[in-house]
Amino acid sequence: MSENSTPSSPVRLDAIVVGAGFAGIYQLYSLRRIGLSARVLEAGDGVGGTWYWNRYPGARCDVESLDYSYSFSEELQQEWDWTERYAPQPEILRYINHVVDRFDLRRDIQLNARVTSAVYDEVSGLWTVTTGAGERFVAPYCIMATGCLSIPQAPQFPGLERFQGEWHHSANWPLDGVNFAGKRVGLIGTGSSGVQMTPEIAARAAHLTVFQRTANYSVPAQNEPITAEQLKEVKAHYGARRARALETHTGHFLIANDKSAMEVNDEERRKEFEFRWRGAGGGFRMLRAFNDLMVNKQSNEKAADFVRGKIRETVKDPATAELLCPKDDLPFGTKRLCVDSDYYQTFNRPNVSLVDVKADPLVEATPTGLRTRSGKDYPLDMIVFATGFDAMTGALKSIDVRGVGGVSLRDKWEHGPRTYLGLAVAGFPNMFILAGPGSPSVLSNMVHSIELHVDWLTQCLQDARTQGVQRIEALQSAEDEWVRHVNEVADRTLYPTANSWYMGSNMPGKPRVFMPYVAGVPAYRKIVTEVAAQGYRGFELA
Ligand code: NA7
Repeated sequence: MSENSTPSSPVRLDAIVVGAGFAGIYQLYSLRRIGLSARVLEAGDGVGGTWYWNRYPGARCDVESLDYSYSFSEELQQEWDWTERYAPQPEILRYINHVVDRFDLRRDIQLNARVTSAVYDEVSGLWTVTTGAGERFVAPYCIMATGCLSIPQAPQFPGLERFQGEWHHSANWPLDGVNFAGKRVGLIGTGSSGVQMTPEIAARAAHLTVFQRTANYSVPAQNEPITAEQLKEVKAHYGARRARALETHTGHFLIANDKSAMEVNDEERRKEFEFRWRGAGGGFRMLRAFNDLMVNKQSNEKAADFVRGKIRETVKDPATAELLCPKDDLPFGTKRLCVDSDYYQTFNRPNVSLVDVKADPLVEATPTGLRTRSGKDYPLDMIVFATGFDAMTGALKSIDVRGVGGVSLRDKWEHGPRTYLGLAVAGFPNMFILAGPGSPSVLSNMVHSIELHVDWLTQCLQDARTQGVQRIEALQSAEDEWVRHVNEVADRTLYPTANSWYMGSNMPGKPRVFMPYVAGVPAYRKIVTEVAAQGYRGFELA
């Protein structure tokens, strides 16, 4: 790294990028390509963002690696060999590090630099970004690549400081791992993290108690090694695979059925669901079994019933099976679908038990374990929290971001996030968010959506330079219209009917607002492409 900040002289750059995950890394590469100087500030001790922190046993991506990877470099996609259909976390982290080294990006990434504030100065038109260590960086552009799932929801049980065993959060996992051998482990949370960890902990611990508040739907990943022949075949036509992905709702190709679940008979419906449960790839393919699962309650119930049937077939103890069955108030897929390897089967092991903490909530930790409201004690040697994140807005709100007139982003987003295209915020000129709320983000192949945003923004900054534009700001009217549109589209689906982190309802006190843009990747790309073609419609360029 060439230059350090001193109290009297902050580092001066063309752009500051916050976060060295998939988004920040590609943004740095792209800024260099157009000749802008940049530094990436990263809180962690390594690059990778989500994939740096979430190193719990069983952590895997729920999108296939051949799609959940950069497409910007043909050489890169030809030289990297994914080993499994759904890559495990260590492999994704190795890939990210490979990219950083291959493109010589490390020299502009500063680790252990947690950004605490970002303040815009109207007179100079510059952003000043400050880290926890007091270092300051100044640049016309501030790009937030802070991720959607980067602030873990802290365990809120009183008495945890008195617990004599160890405890860990899935998203803050010790670098040197955790030894479960001989231990009685309590796992709180049955979202994707808890579901992925359950079989792994059960195989190693003396006993695993899973504390479940809400049963969610999980579909087998059908994970398997990628053979040399498969890799060769994909690489021979990688461009075509990427192009096909661009035209699909989520930015990765999953065979989609264009029939309604209600226009076919029971037998055809069952056959289709079976194909997606067992067939090559499992997981999110289930969401595409019929074209109306996420918009038609009746169709959705058919999918929900199918999964419940599978749970009852798999789990031998009928009471445990019933408890694992999601209830009617949670439509299938409205809380992120879990994609598992042997999750339901794990409950047939003699060393695994399931506890319903909806009926009798956990209220405190004791020196020897966890206690529920009714006073029942669960003796434990270790507690694992898989309790999720302050999703989509947490990372940005953890930074004191101040725009025009000193207005705080935290105040502006008090009742939920407000963006134009998920990319920009009125009153915060020259600040951009990558894969922010109001864009497809978490409802799409994140790497694809990141590449779309980075490419769009890089072109925008290049156009600004060519045209002598120094200030790019979303218009309030454009932002208002976009927020209205995001909600209108969401309200046509079943998503807002459920409590999920998409809605902010996993966190006490968080506004209940649907945060991602659900119209799909092709529709979204068309809009942002038109916005740019029309001279950045909805932005004020000065
Ligand atoms: P999620 O999906 O938000 O899951 C968190 C889980 O923790 C969920 O089952 C919660 O139950 C449960 N939880 C949270 N607080 C409590 C308390 N106090 N008591 C009992 N249970 C609790 O987070 P993940 O890390 O699993 O996954 C996040 C995303 O990462 C995932 O969707 C993928 O995109 C990757 P609840 O459902 O709120 O009743």
